[in-house]
Amino acid sequence: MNGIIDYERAQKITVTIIAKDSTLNNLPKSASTTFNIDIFDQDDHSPEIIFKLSLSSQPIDISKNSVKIEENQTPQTVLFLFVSDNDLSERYSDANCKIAEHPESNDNPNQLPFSISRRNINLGKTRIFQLNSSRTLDRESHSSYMGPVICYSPGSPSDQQTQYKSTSYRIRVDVLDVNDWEPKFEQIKYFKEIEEGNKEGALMFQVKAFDPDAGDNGTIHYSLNDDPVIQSYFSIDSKTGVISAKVKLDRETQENITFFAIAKDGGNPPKQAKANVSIILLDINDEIPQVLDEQPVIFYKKEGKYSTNEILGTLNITDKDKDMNGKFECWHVPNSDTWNSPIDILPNCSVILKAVDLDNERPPSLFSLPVNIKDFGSPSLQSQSIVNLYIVDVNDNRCDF
Ligand SMILES: [Ca+2]
Ligand SMILES: [Ca+2]
Ligand SMILES: [Ca+2]
Ligand SMILES: [Ca+2]
Repeated sequence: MNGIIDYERAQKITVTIIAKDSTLNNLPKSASTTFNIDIFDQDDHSPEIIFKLSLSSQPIDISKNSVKIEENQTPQTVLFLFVSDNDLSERYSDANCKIAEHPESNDNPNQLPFSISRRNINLGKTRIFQLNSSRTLDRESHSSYMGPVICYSPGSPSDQQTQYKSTSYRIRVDVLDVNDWEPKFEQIKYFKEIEEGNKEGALMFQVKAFDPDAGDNGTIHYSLNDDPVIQSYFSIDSKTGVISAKVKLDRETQENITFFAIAKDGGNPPKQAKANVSIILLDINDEIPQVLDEQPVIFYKKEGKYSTNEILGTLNITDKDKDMNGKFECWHVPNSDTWNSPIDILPNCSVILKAVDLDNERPPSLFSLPVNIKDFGSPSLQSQSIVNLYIVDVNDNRCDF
């Protein structure tokens, strides 16, 4: 035999054998006979696969392109395989395709959410298969699959145990994101205690939300509820969620402040979530004790004799701070005048008579007592005031003529 016998080129070979004698003097005599050799087909061609996204679209290079399917969709066809085999006989060209193990893939083919089915239409010798998703896909749990696909011939089940020609591809299926998650704050409620008297623009704290979607669908923009008072107090960094105080916060104006932080994703339409933020301002000693009485403070007493320590009255003083920062005491400023003064002031800011004998005829008839008022904050704040006693004249001297 000389050369290669190929069933695809000739299925039958006709051979003619000629027998010739070899006499030297006479013309040779010859005889011939002809017989046919039938060629049997062998499985010597692998299936060839053309991939298309739809039956009528252009072929795609599956080694460079992934197949894309949106999450949350009902099972559907994601890819068409046009499979042909150059073996001439039906036996060796009737290809079949399946999802198979692939040495570079960690996915168990039995767990891949894909199946391959054969359509009941043939284009000549070309078989058409389709790759289908077998369930609804969730990008947030699995964003990409490697589906190793193998097409082999012969495709009849009885031949699968024997050696066959095959062609395989790794098909990458990317699951496209849908904005199906709303942002979620790591805390439903934020409770913060913050010292009043901050600097303007001071960073307060950070709220944080998560969104498992991809791209814009998972990109969060933070904002605050559009209450003008809240907007005047605070600002929030739209990217980081860091909340800053726009003004110096004052506990004495508003001790409890509540508002919403909002996290909105960039999806179309967007999804959003709210978190309740509750701020309690902690007190600092920033209020000075103040005398509320009308100034100047004057107590009037008729001249005469009195018992010591009689209370003339109590100063009306306020300190808007809290607890010890808002408690205070009074005492007189020690100097030579105050020692001789007929009045004194107690720590509880009550003004008392020190002298027992008041006489308008012995000047001065108006006595002044400088007092300090000091709170118990640390450091403490203090103010000064003056308490006066006016001795009212009584007609106690007879007229002399
Ligand atoms: Ca989202
Ligand atoms: Ca999603
Ligand atoms: Ca105070
Ligand atoms: Ca305060």
